[in-house]
This record gives sequence, structure tokens and C-alpha cells, in this order.
Amino acid sequence: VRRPTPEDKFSFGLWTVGWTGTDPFGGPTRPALDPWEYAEKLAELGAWGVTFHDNDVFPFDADAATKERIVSRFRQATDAAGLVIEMVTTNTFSHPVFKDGGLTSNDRGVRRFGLRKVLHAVDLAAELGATTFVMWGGREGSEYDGSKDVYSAMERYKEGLDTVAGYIKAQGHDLRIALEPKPNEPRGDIFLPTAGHALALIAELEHGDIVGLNPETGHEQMANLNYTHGLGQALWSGKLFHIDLNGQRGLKYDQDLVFGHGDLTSAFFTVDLIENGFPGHPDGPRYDGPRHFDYKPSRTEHLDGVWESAKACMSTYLLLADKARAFRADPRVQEAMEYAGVLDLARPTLDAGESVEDFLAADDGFDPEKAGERDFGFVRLQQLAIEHLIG
Ligand code: 3MF
Ligand code: MG
Ligand code: MG
Ligand code: MG
Repeated sequence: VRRPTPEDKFSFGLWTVGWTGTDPFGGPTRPALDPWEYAEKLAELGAWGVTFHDNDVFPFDADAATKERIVSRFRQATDAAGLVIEMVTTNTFSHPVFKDGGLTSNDRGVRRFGLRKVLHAVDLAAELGATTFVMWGGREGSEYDGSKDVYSAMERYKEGLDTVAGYIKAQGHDLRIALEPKPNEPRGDIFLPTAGHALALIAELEHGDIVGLNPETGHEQMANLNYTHGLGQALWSGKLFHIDLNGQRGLKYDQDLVFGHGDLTSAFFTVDLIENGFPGHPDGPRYDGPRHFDYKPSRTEHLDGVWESAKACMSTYLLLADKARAFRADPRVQEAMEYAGVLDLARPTLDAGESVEDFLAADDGFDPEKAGERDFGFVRLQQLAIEHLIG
């Protein structure tokens, strides 16, 4: 595989390579480096960008002067390494104060505290030149249905998001919010469990025009959903603002494996959509944002393994991109897509200007028995993908 370059737009969360291996059953298995120590190595591996939560960089209780000092040191390191800080987010899940959520906690004092923390992080994001502000509501949710008034929770979520989006506009920040859905973990049930739920909330917002999605591979798959379809619908809605790529193997805890180390066939089609767009819509919407990885280097690995796994995310992506390009360019694939009707789906079902009345009265001589005998050849098309993938 070729070495990644900044043109590939790969970026990493500081909390990914910086994860020390602490999980609910065990302590750290690796040392924590200082936040600025990750920048140089990421750039050396070919990454373009880096992202972080406020408290990945400075402690929760840091005073203004400490924050300032740590952030400027971090910024010097990213500048020196040539890394772009493309996204900033807020940690509203680690501190005990957020145990019932930040924007939707039953405790109003917590909601006011949480909202202020988010607004401060928005200003930090803008100051550092980030263009996306992710909001993952990890603790927004419940374990017990009786403990939450869901109507109120949706009202407070909307209030919080509109306050943040309105503030971004009022400040003139060049920043868009990307909501990150997840079905569960750490809460038993998290609000906005899927991309669809998040899109539905966005449609109710006053400032929804600058609010979109940051779908994560594993999160959609934890809900037993198709990640590539989620990306596709978000793109169609003009709402695919950012992505979290990683790997997940089935319905279990949030594994955050290296990209491609989960469902590889799904990863192939994810990359195919990102790199090549919709097959029936060559001029249709495309994702041109960061190829952002949100994974965890397994806790069995030490620091060498951290960098191996970061490299693995990028090289798997590049390999899949090559294969997806070859797949689309293969004349057998084009022919199989025609045969399968993939391109015909782009054609509107009614003729241009055809009224419902005309449509109802028309006789197109359609024979359902005959049409029922059609062979779509989807399996052959899929096998061509597999042959490109592993051949
Ligand atoms: C948790 C996540 C989060 C979000 C992050 C915002 C800690 O499962 O995926 O990572 O991605 O908070 O980007
Ligand atoms: Mg995950
Ligand atoms: Mg995650
Ligand atoms: Mg994520």
C-alpha cells in the first residue's frame, strides 16, 4: 500500500491513539503521553488532521490560565507537525456530574452547567480553526423507562442544540454541528440511537441548517443497521457533515476496532460510496470531509501497537479505495449494474409532467407475471465486489 498523504484527509481523535486501555474491568495497559506528543507521530504516519474533546487536552477543572497554557502548547505542536485541527467536541460524559446527561439531565443545574461547557468548547473550536463541532450525547438517555419524561428530554435536547447552533451563528463562527448517534453504552438506552432518529430531531430545530450528522460505523452496526445506507441517506439529506470510521463485529459492546477489522464487506461499500459516490448519480452529493477514525488500539497492544493500528486504519482505507475504484471501472460490473437495474432506479417513476389522473388511466401493458420472472443478478454483482475485494 502507498503511504498516506495529507491529500487523503485522514484524521484521528486524540482519544483514540491516546486511549490507555482502561475499560470497565481493568486499568490502563499503556502509558498516557501528553496531548502534544501525539501530533508529530500522527503527521509522520501521514495523517492530515486531529480532533479532540476539551478534556482530552486540559483537565475538567483547569482554570482559564491553565487551559490557555495547555491549549497553546498543543496548538504549537499541531502547527509544527502541520496537522489541521478539523473538529473539536465536548466531554459531557466522564465527570460524575453528567451521570444523567448534560443537555437532558433531570437536574436543571446540571443542564445549565453542561450547556455552558458546550458553548465554551464551541468558542475553542472556532479559535483553533475547526469547522465541525461533534456532539455525541453519550450520557443523554436512561436505564429505566420510568426515570425519563421523553417528551421533556426531546424538548431539552432541541433547546440545547438550538442554543448552541444559534450561538455559533451569532458569533459568526465558521462551524457546523454534527450529531453522533449511538444506541447504547454507556447508557442503557441513549437518545438519538440511530442516524434516522438524529435526522428526525434535526428537522424540528430552528437552526437545523447548520446541524448534520457524524455517523460512526460501529454505532450503527450496534443497532444492527447498515452503516453505508445510513451514510447514503445522510448524504441524500445534505446532512453528512463528518464520519467516524472503525470496526465492529456484530451486536456487542462498542468495540472500536481498526477500520475494516469488523465487517469488511460493509467497509468496502462504505469506502466505495465515499470515494465513488452514488452509481446512478455521477453528479449527485459527495462526501468530501475528513476520513476520520474513531477506533481504539486494543489494550493488548503497547505503544508500537498503537501506531501499527493507526497505520492499519489508513492502509485498509487506501486498499479498499483502490479496490472500489477498480470495481466501478470494471466493464463486467457496469454490465451487471445495468442488468440489475441499479442505474434504472435513478429514473423517476412517473413521466415528466404526467398527472396522477393520467397515470391512473394509462395502460402501459405491464404484465406482472412476466415481470415476476425477472432475474436481477444481484448475486453476480455482489460476487464481482467480493472478487475485487479479495481477488
Ligand atoms: C463513543 C464515541 C465518542 C464520540 C466523541 C465525539 C468518545 O462511542 O464514539 O468518542 O465519537 O465523543 O466525536
Ligand atoms: Mg465506537
Ligand atoms: Mg464510539
Ligand atoms: Mg465516535
